[in-house]
Amino acid sequence: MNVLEPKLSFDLANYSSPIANLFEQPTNAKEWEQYMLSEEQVAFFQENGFISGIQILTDEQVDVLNEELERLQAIDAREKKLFYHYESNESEDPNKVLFHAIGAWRVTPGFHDLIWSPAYRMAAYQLLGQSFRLFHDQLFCKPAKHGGVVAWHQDYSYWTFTKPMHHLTCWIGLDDATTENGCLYYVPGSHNWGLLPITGLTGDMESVRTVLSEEQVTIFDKKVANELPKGYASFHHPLMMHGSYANYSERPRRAVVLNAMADGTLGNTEGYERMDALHSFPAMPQDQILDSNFFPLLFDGDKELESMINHVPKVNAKMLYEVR
Ligand SMILES: O=C(O)CCC(=O)C(=O)O
Ligand SMILES: [Fe+2]
Repeated sequence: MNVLEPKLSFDLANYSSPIANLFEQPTNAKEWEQYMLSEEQVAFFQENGFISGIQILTDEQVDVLNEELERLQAIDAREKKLFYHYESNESEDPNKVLFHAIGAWRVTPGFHDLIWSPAYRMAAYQLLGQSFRLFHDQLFCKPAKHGGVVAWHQDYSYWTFTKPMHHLTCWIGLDDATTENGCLYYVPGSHNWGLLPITGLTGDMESVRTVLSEEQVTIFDKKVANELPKGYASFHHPLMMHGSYANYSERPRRAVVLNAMADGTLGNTEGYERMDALHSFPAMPQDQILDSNFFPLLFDGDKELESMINHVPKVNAKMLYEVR
């Protein structure tokens, strides 16, 4: 971990608020209301472990991010250092390319400001049930014709170096995502399966089946395709089983993912068995609250929403995140 790294002037993690005016921000409780998820949407998430079809970006904002993404895919060594993880092809098979990078928010202004998108922040507050911080972002991009898979997995199986489990993922399409170009799939209800071991992100799409019970394999077959227009998002629980198939189509399938954690989440790195995967991550000392500038507080809803607070539908966080 970068404990002794000096502050870098070009590191956008030095700015814990928006810098580029990509989004107009609500200035009072009333203005937040337009982004509020309904009672039904929150209940759907509680039951199924995901929710889809939420607009986060306009077409113009998608264009801004795709331009920045092009630059990030041809980056110099100096800026690459800001990433927590950066693989031009995570799969190593040239016929199954998956660009996977963590930390774009530290490098370009659009990805920096994306984490303050008001539509994202309102929904995440409701689905986490409380104020929250950025954990990190991720880019998952498959080129046309030879795009690789993201094998079935649960996000929290990769995040046990933080605790307790009170995290949320938001997947945002930077292209229209369909079954043809490798959209995400969910297994509704699989957030109730408990924590499963890591079986890999690339390579064999179906590796996870080796650790599933017979009953889980049956439910697994009821997977749903998460087709979305560009700029739209889905949110999923940290134990939701999800993955995406190869892209042999004529179109790329690019996406940016935002990973949030409840304010008060602690480091749990002591004895973590995959410490080598964390060497470029910010410091996360054991049992200490993750509240450095690398984990900015994104929304203090209890304060921002003032009088409206009693009318905002929220998940039952205890049931959804604690009793697992
Ligand atoms: O974009 C993909 O196909 C995978 C995304 C993913 O694993 C996630 O959003 O947690
Ligand atoms: Fe994931």
